[in-house]
Amino acid sequence: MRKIVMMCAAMLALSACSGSAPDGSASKPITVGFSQVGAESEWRSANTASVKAALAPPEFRLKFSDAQQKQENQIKALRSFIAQRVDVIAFSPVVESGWETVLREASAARIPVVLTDRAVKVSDDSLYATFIGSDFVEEGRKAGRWLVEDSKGKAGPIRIVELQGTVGSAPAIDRMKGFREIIDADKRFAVVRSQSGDFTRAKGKEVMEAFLKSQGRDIDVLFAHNDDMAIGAIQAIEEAGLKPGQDIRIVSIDGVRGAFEAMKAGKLNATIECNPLFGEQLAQLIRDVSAGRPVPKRVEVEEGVFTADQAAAELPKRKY
Ligand code: GYE
Repeated sequence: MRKIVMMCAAMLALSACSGSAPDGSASKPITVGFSQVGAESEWRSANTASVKAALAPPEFRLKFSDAQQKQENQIKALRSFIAQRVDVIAFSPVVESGWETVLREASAARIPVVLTDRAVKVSDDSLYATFIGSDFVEEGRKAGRWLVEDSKGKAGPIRIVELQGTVGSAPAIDRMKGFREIIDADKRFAVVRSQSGDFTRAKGKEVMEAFLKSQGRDIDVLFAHNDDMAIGAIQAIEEAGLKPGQDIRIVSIDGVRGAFEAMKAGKLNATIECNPLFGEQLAQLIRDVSAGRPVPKRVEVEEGVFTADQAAAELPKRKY
């Protein structure tokens, strides 16, 4: 009997250390170090707001760090989280490769890592506990399928220019791959120019200006890896005296408010949804991981496709 009482006392002490009391209420906040990519797009701002709202006191203590789209800043932030001995590290890796060393450091310090939004390429998947985010290859396919559907009855060649996301980032690599998988099956389509606009409006505009200079009017379609670059490009197209959405058909990814406004104005043809509002799902994964409960290796966010004719009805319902 005495032994059982002692064991129970030890178990209680253990659960208090891991941050949750036996009745499930938080006894001590879970300290989370979160390294965000930056503030490059509307998508990112919505994602940051969602993460901050979900990882709030009293249950969580959040240490938030903005990497300004630089991997070196993220590595510094992760090292500082390790030095501070946070309970869980969560981060959205700006690019896919180059994480092995710092992830090993986190693992040696026994700090579980949750990847959010973007994936990493590592030789050993046990270096992170779980991933939450979107299927970027499928998003690229959806953009390709929309284009095939919208091009029914149109003669080739259909000349496409592509604004890629950040070089080496999972969404840029995967969206490019998914899109090509679909359009390569139809000989009418040709990607005539493809360059990175780093997921920003300013860069999207600048690169589109260069495309227009080199291609002249020989552009039929723009595929932008995110809405912000498409919105920047729309400005460049208008300044060149062309009609975005008509002279050049445009499809992009994210489904942010700005894209719905552009669709309503007839300047953007379609957007593929990429949902940034996974803060609550992330909070649950962090609770589970910090309590040592098993979690799925990959958690995907559900998303759809929206076209210009749906924009007016959908716009008031958009949450980001
Ligand atoms: O599409 C883009 C952002 O990683 C899914 O990053 C994210 C992408 C998103 O800058 O707008």
